[in-house]
Amino acid sequence: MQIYMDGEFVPKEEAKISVFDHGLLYGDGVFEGIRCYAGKVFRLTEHLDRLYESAKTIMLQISLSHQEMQKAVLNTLRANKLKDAYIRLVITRGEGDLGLDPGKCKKSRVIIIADKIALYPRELYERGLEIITVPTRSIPAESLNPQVKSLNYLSNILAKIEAINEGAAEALMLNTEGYATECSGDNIFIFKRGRLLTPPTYLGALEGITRNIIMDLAKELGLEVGEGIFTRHELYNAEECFLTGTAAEIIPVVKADKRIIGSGKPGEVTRKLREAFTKLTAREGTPITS
Ligand code: PXG
Repeated sequence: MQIYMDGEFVPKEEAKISVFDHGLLYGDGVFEGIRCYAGKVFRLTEHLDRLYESAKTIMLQISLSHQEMQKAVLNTLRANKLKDAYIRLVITRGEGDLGLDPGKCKKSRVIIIADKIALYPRELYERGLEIITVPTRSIPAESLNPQVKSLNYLSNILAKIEAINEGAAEALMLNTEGYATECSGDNIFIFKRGRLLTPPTYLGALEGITRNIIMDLAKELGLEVGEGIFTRHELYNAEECFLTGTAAEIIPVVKADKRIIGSGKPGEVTRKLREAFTKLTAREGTPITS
């Protein structure tokens, strides 16, 4: 495996960074997760836009232009001879010293990893997933805006630990008022009486690229879809529920806090949306060869 590190390809075993990198010392940096399907990178521009927006907010200067970054992503896929892959871009603040001041870090680092990812076992896509709500709440937007995909994922990791400790595969986080926000690495949707809902991002959720695609696909399928605030009660009494994310894609949820959702089997709307999403990923994308 060849890792892209600041313009060079380095074998995985040699891809190392300084212990003084603020990405390691403070989680100071940003990242993106992108998928490549059959030689075409899905929604590359949207992912790169989000990466540069995250960097701008935390005042991190990325050494590559948007176009250079796009080339670097495609080159990384080529260097690893991957056609179906998960691409992880990591931008760290770079090497500094002990102490928070990012001004001490002279140059940010660009790391691109292209690999495979399986967030959940295959059979869960057929059977459906069990989720639980966890004690760890989403970070309020006024503390750290959820649109910043920062290297600091500790609250999401705590949420994941809490779910796994209870035997559930995924954690649903609530905001401090008790409204559903998102899962540890995916957005959530519920469906009831012809309406598809996902929490508004201002409650404390990432504006997922898959989330937005699903909203568009739902409209194309003639469904009523929108952002909406909901509590655990609406989740328990939904007809269908599913999660979305680049890594997770679309995965049905059949149980939440031990309450069976709908029929207890993945629903028809979820199935249709998964199908439409798969077709879209086969149709669209930036070719590796471009
Ligand atoms: N919420 C959070 C907190 C995320 O991190 C999503 C939702 C889904 O967004 P997209 O744009 O992918 O539809 C994410 C996505 C990883 C990894 O290890 C990355 C994410 C989730 C899980 C794992 O690269 N990010």
